[in-house]
Amino acid sequence: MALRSGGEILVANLLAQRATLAFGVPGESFLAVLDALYDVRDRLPFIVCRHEGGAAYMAEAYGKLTGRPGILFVTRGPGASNAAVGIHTAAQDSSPMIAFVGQVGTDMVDREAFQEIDYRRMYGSVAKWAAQIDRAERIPEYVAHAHRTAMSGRPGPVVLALPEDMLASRVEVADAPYVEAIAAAPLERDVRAAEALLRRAQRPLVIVGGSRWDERSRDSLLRFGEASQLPIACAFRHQDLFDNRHPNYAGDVGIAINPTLAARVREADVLLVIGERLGEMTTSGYSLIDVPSPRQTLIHVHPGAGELGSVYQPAIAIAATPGAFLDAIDGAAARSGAIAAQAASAHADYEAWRTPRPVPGAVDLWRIVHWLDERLPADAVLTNGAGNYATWIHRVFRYGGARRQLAPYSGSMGYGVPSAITAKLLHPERVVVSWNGDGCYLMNGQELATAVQYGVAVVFVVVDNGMFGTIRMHQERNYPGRVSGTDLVNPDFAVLARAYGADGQTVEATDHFAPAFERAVASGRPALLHLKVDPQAITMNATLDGLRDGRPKPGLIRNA
Ligand SMILES: Cc1ncc(C[n+]2csc(CCOP(=O)(O)OP(=O)(O)O)c2C)c(N)n1
Ligand SMILES: [Mg+2]
Repeated sequence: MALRSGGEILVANLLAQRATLAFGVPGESFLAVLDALYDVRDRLPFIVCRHEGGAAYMAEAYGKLTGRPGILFVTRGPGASNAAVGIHTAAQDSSPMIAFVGQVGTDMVDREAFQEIDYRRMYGSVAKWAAQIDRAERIPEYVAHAHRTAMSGRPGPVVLALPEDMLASRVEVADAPYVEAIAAAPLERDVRAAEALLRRAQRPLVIVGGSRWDERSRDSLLRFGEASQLPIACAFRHQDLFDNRHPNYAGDVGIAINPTLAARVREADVLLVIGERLGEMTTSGYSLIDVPSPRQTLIHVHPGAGELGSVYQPAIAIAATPGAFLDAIDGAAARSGAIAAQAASAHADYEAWRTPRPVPGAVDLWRIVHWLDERLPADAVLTNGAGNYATWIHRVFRYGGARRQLAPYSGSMGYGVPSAITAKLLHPERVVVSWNGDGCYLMNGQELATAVQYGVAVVFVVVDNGMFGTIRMHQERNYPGRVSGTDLVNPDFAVLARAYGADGQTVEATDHFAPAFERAVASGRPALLHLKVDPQAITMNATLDGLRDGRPKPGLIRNA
């Protein structure tokens, strides 16, 4: 066996785990890794980014799309600090990710040497596991363990610190084998009990969410939905798990939930929850389901046993992956009386909820998103961050089937740009649309340079209302007329895009969107569409003045 540097061993072990992309910003702390990556740049390209926050989001999105950990490389203190937003998002979104962080040499550790941080303490409460590799011969063990940890149970981020001298040292060691997420399957007894509860239910509802889904388990969900005829809703920002055009689709249980769907959740007698944690956003602030004893009979299926009963005490707790549960349950056996009619009525409510309403201004997001819904192919990817601008796509766009949604369950701004770059790198043949607010876009707009550098032809949309609109909305409700810290003076985003070497167009009327979008797609290059929307169109239902006056405008409903 040959002597290899720590950097070479690390890269060989990432290849052994079949990593296909790595993201990061370089630092002198991990030169040995960069050097090892040079030799395998065709098999494991290092996507060099402009900010570690963007790189970390890109790695997180890789985890969401592939189910394998997104690989991130960042340097010591400053790099590790910039990356925090993506590591936190991987934690809240239950996405597998491994963040490799540079570390000072072991000869000077614990002196607060240049940029030194103890990452075990820094990330101890955010990451699933935070550790430091002190000996190069143990790299294969740590990398395999990190993969298992990131993917198994409830997936999440792992942080591994890499002392500089460890990476440069040369040792003989064998690579670790390829590892997979630990399977988790239900007991037969529990599945039969769940079927019996569903069969007797008068108002059953299924909510799906979380991670550890794949194409096969999505197909199984579709078959389960057809055989059982149960209404199926998707949790906050997990709208792509079930085909939104399916007659059993009941809508998304998230922010600004359809009131009729909220009532269905509240009034359900049996709630089958598959893969979803039932977090604050999915439960409307823990109001749809009582803590700790739900009125609904709760069947909770989650791959992480630690999630079950952590907030809600279920009637049946099943520690299983969504796929294993769906393989075990017999949809036909769970079918009950007049439930198909309820599913149809829930779907009709969903369709009514996405029907356009009048909004002020020349650029109407209702109509634009309806157009996108009709226009985008069956396998398109649509990404977004956090802000009121996102509610239009959450409410109007129909995900599911092969259409994918990349959106932060963590509610973190700046996600729409980097996640779209990952999607297009992984799926160059798909149309990828990155949907951003003006505030959101500028949190990671610098990654447009990354898109240009790698020729990643995403269509970036910027919905510009000249403010941090979501916060302004809360401000007008709570402190009417006192605008503080929410106004924005923005650049000309189309000119900015062109300065980066991308295409840039301005859209000032609804009808201009479609041709601009077609030109953007046809360009085959990264392209940005700057949508100038009326600040009055602050939510899908209410105007700014309406919020300020405390009453709805004629024809509009207050409070999205
Ligand atoms: C990283 C981060 N910082 C701050 C917030 C708080 N926040 C949520 S939405 C929002 C405003 C978003 O502004 P914009 O992208 O312009 O969307 P708009 O609401 O105007 O449509 C802010 C500041 C957040 N969610 N994430
Ligand atoms: Mg805005």
